[in-house]
Amino acid sequence: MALDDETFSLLLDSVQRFVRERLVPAEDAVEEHDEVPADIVADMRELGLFGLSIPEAFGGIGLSMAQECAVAYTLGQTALAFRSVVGTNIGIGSQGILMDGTAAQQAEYLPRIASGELIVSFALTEPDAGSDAASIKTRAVADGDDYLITGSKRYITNATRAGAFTLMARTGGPGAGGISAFIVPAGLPGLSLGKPDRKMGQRGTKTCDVVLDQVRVPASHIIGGVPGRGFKTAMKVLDRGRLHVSALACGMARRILDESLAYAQQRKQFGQRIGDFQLMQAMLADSQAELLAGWSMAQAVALRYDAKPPGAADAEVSMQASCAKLFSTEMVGRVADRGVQIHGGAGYINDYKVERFYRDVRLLRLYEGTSQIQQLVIGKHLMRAD
Ligand code: COS
Repeated sequence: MALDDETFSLLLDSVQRFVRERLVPAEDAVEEHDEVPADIVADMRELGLFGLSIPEAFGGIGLSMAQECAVAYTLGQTALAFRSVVGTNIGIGSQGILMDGTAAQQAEYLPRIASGELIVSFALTEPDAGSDAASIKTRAVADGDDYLITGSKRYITNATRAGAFTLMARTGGPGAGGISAFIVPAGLPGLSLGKPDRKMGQRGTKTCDVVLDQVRVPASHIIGGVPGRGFKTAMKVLDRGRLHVSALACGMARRILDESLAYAQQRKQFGQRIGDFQLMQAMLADSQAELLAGWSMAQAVALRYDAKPPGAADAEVSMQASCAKLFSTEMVGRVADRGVQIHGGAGYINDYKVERFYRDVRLLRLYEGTSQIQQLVIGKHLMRAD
């Protein structure tokens, strides 16, 4: 699956223009009001951003992973709250249905996810199950042709906007094999949302708990129709998500470097531009080199991702997606730190973009698997190899 080069290049141009002309000027308002304005969300629908990764047969744009990463890199060059609005529809919310869903599930949900009419969230994490995803406690108990789901999910991105959740619950015994992935429509009796999380950064993104008390869901809502496969679905979804996040992190690094460079070119001390000092140039150079390394890795891994059969698990590609996420999200942390340093005292003041981006990028090292989880995936893979 991929869009032809010419059409893709037109799409990328429009997204770049949208970021420059619509999103960057709205960054201050998002920071101030902790909300992405509705007219911008409407424009995102119009541009097709919700359906980037959904095949054309379901009304989406049908980008390859390499193309999706190029768009993520572009969307990463503005406040991360904008990408978050479309992020779950492009990635972790929709991909389980796309990879492992039945034909009926795909036909019912994917067109509305692609158009942005339906926002879909991914509900895996729980109060007592974060990195140890196989230990989730949310239970789905069979009751005739239905399941009754009870438990709580934590830090669920876009839960307040969601019309449905891809939700992992335990239908069987302990461990990964006892987990099933369900499509749970929002608004069912027994499903409620916690209060909004007050986060360190990424203002405008929406996360909260999702609490389920005997929520009745038909058995036909198990993704793929077969219980016990949910953990593998979740892991495959996360492999892909990690690659997307690595491209996003590189986009943010590009923006922070641009902000830092602009500041270094205009700020004068000791009678000259601070960027003319070699100690400043050293910081700029390190950021540029690391950004190039991260972005080159994300692109290379995305091409390998595209070369495997769609939806199939591939341990080598999973390991490489973890490498890309580990490197790029740590890299953008260093770039943001240097960005603040280059700005001096101004970098600690909220009027300057680097102050916000410094806080915003901290999350990239945590969600869709912490850096330590990426190291674990890579390390385990290396130790398994002959
Ligand atoms: N693709 C397909 N299948 C996978 C897979 C992948 N990427 N990773 C693991 N699996 C399979 C394994 O092959 C294994 O299957 P079998 O039982 O048939 O052999 C099963 O899933 C269990 O795998 P494993 O034993 O490796 O599971 P662990 O409990 O050790 O957990 C980690 C593995 C730690 C990698 C996993 O729990 C994880 O990614 N945690 C982080 C969760 C996360 O990213 N949360 C973010 C929240 S969403 S924003």
